[in-house]
Amino acid sequence: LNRSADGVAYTIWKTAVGGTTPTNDFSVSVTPGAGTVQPGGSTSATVNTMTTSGSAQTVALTSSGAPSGVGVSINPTSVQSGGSATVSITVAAGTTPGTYPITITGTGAVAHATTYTLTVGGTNPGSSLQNGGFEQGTANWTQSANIISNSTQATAHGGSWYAWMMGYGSTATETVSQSNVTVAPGASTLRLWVKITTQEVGSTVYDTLKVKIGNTTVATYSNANASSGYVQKTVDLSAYAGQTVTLQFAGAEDASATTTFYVDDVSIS
Ligand SMILES: [Ca+2]
Ligand SMILES: [Ca+2]
Repeated sequence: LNRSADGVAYTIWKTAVGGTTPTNDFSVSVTPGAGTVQPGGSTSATVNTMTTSGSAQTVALTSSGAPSGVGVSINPTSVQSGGSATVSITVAAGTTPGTYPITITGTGAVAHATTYTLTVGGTNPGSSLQNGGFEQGTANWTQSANIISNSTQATAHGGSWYAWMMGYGSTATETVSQSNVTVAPGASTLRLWVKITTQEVGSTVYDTLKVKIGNTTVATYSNANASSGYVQKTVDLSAYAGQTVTLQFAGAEDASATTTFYVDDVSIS
């Protein structure tokens, strides 16, 4: 089209595609946005699309980022914006426990993406520790204060939830515990990720986080173990294999200088 040479055609062209026509656009989201599946299990979620401007358009739905052993299928694979689809997630036995972001992309005239956070359970079949990554909030846990958090003022090791313990800078105690934890026969190791920040100086222990099985302390971390990021800790639980126990994290601070303990991704295997 030669705009300068054909004014009438240009006027028609401008009317047809001119800048005042709203651009067709859409959004994509997934509900729920996270889930935990034990190896060998499956779950599903709903992908929702919405027309955010202009007319509805065809949106193709695809996923990416699933780790080895995790299958993701979306049905239907194409919707009109405003429609929804089901995403089915299957986790093969033997899949490595962990937290994996799965990206779900809707592609129409443009592409938009959303993230589903999949946690593959860190427990052996038979070791019944639940919600070890705190992604279901306080489910299965008992806390003495408002400890289990998804506050963005600190970071989780996996997902967005974690246990934020202590940090008062004055004499205080806190506990988070889970009862009726069956340690599978043959299971021997408690694993957890801990980040410790402190105002204390030096290696003298003032503020502590104890890991307890029943009334027995099986591990102690302190201000002397401060780290800039999460560090994986392992605790020998072979003495408890085949038993049903209460797992507790017990924090204690002295009268001054804050120490904060962040705990996430607790598992027994
Ligand atoms: Ca977490
Ligand atoms: Ca202190």
